[in-house]
Amino acid sequence: MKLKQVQNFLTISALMGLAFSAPVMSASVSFNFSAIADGDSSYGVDGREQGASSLTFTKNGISVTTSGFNTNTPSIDYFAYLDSGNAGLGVCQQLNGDNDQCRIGSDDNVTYNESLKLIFNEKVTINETVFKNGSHGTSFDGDFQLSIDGGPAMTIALTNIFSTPITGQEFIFSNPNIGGGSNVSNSQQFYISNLDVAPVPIPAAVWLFGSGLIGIIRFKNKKS
Ligand SMILES: [Ca+2]
Ligand SMILES: [Ca+2]
Repeated sequence: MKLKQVQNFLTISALMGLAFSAPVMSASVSFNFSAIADGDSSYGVDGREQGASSLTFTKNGISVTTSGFNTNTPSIDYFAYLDSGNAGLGVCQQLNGDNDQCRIGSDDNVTYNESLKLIFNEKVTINETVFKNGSHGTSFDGDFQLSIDGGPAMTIALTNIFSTPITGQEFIFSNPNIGGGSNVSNSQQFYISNLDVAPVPIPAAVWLFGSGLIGIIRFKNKKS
């Protein structure tokens, strides 16, 4: 082979090698908030009932930071809350004082006008979202609202297991069920009990394009 043919052969071989080795997948993760509230400390958060400005859970290289806010007035921050007793992740509005909703032994799900924000450290697909209702049960009425990456809120019927895959990096789950004012029924309130999360692979085409560019740069360097 002539020199140019050798170079082309090497470039094509390198591209094929990269194409077949990509994409690199990290493992899927179940973020089991119910188990964490009940004592599982394997996600980098103390396994217990608690409220905080934000709670960051990490497993297999995937992290999610959770926090809360007032849906109608987003500048008002609330707190993420882990409720024990086979419940999960909710929102509480007050961390101190006589009306402290975040005290141990409290019950603080996502109720009307509360939003729960989840920000992942990378783009993910949530393949399944498991909800528990306000009394830690599985029957629901009403809806939840979901906004992905700052997009408009979609209104979706509340259900125990929501198995429509959703892809993004920031997810906001809100409760729009005004019910009877302050008397929103337990079946119209929710905790997020579990999330099955998979990383979104970088498409092979991006790897090919990137490695192709590297090949062109190398080829030009060799010529000059
Ligand atoms: Ca509780
Ligand atoms: Ca609440």
